[in-house]
Amino acid sequence: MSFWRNLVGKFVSLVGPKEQIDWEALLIESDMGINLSQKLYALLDKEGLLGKAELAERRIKNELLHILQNHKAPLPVGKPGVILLVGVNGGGKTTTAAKLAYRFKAEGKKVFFAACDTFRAAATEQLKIWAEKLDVPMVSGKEGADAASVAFRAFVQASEAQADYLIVDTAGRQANKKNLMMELGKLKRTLEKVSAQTPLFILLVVDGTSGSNILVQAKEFNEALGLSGMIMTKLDSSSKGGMVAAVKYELGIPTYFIGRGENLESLEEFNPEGFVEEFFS
Ligand SMILES: Nc1nc2c(ncn2[C@@H]2O[C@H](COP(=O)(O)OP(=O)(O)OP(=O)(O)O)[C@@H](O)[C@H]2O)c(=O)[nH]1
Ligand SMILES: [Mg+2]
Repeated sequence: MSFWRNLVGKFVSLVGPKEQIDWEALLIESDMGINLSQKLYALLDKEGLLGKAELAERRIKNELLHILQNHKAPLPVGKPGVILLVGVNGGGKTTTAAKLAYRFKAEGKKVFFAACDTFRAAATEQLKIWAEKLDVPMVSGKEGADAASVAFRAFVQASEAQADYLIVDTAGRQANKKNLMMELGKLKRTLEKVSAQTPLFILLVVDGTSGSNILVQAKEFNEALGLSGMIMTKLDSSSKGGMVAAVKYELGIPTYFIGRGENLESLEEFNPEGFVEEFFS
């Protein structure tokens, strides 16, 4: 059974001859976060839709579309446009770096990688395999090297080669680790300095199966770095990515792409209509 129908089934009960849905409980279960759930519930209540399942569902869809559809800055391109991928361990940064490169190359763009996860040699090795497969030049450093200096060298080389995009892969980290966040801050400042005329894009990569913790990650990384947007991976799982709406509603952070698998083709541009339809299907 589909995600939404399954949820509805859990929270529907027979009150006399009529079916009643416990919208409050249903919305909270739906992975859209407490605040957005409460807002949607209040809306249904105010408009007298709580007892009208079909109208209520349509109202929620419209409100979600409204939340998801606000203006989104385009990805920076040329000189090169720098995309810095950040997030907690295992969210999918390195894989997403490869998927983005694949996508940009298919658009005829020239791409460079900066392998700024210098904590583990294996991390650089992982990106290198993708770089070779995709024929994307990659700048890296030794294990333990200063990530900001790797990023700087990568920017200079990408710029000389007149690349369109520089994709910067970073080490996974929890946002409460101060020293690790300071390292990202330095990386950001270095890239901001060199990429002066083009905006630096900082995208948080999150594992779509992490539930409400995604909101916590987005809050913390946003406070530390100022996020341009989010990429949600692993939506080929049972997760329907309700947190995309919560993060947009609570923090104003838009989602740019979603990942639906481990292969290069499985990165889709985030589309609000498609998302809402799929959520309720
Ligand atoms: N099913 C599925 N798996 C994914 C997706 N994106 C990434 N993965 C897998 O998730 C695992 C972690 O991905 P990585 O790209 O290494 O994650 P990372 O954020 O770079 O991890 P660290 O560098 O350790 O912080 C790998 O096994 C990927 O193949 C996705 O959209 N769907
Ligand atoms: Mg990685």
